[in-house]
Amino acid sequence: MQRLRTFLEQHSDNPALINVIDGLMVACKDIAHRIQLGAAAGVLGSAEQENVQGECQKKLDVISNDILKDVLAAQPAVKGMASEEEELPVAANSAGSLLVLFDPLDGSSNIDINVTVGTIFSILPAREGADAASESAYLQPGNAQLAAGYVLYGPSTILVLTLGNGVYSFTLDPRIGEFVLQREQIRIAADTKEFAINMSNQRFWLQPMQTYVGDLLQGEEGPLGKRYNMRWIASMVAEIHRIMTRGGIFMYPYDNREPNKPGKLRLMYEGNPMSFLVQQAGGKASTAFNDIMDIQPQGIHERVSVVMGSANEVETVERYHQ
Ligand code: P6P
Repeated sequence: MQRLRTFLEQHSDNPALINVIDGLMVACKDIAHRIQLGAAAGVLGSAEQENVQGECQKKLDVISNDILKDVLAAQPAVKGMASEEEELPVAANSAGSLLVLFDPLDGSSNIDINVTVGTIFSILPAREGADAASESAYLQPGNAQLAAGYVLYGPSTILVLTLGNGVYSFTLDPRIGEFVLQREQIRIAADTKEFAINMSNQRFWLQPMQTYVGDLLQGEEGPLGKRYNMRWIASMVAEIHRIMTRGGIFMYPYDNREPNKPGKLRLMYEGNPMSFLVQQAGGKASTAFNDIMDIQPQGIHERVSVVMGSANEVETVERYHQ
């Protein structure tokens, strides 16, 4: 039973990175505890305010964001941070070498119905002399990430992490209050029969995506020649964890409801960290046209079209878009 700290010390020679990930888990353990308490702690329901995305914030969105900001600000290695819930980046320690980007509580619309949510994080190097209060310091492509992960708050609390050399999962053991190693070198099967997409948006998609999904739905008699199953949890962390566990493809593609936005999901703290994890596990992460982690970001809250999971299925989607 290997504890997370022991694993980090054996798999990284970067003390700053080890300490920041350790610190992130302190915050996530606190968040997990509050989610477990739920209504008993009065943390459910709306915070009666909107975030920078114009989305109605849940109380736990605000609480989780504050917990993460406080813990990270106390980490000497953290030069600054960017959060889905903060319009601007937050500078922390001028001598720090790392930038942390996070979605504090992804899928939070599920909180009030007691369905799985999660924290997503991405760790970038802070370039020499970078101003951590300025967006420009964070606008690095996904390929620059040093580490990425998510903590899934479900029946178990599970950390899935990559340091750039494979994907590992850890389960929070409440008996000792520690994340312990569960799975090593997780691999995503190249083929799948399970897809995840919000079908109610079908009429808004590009024609190639409508054609691909239409072919999926024809099953064995259709051009793809196999019967597919569908899942949609409306919590990206849960969808990606399912794919890490049994393969699959997750899609939140471009739709024409907001033509100037390439998609709903955010590149810096949803698309990039999940792409890093998926690609490190042998899967593929694409916009349907190119690799997500190749994108040169223009803003910390910019959005991205997402097609990720089993490599052969993602390549099929890309062929429909050629
Ligand atoms: P919809 C949650 O709000 C989220 O950002 C992702 O976690 C999830 O996959 C998606 O949006 C769900 O979107 O439009 O189905 O509610």
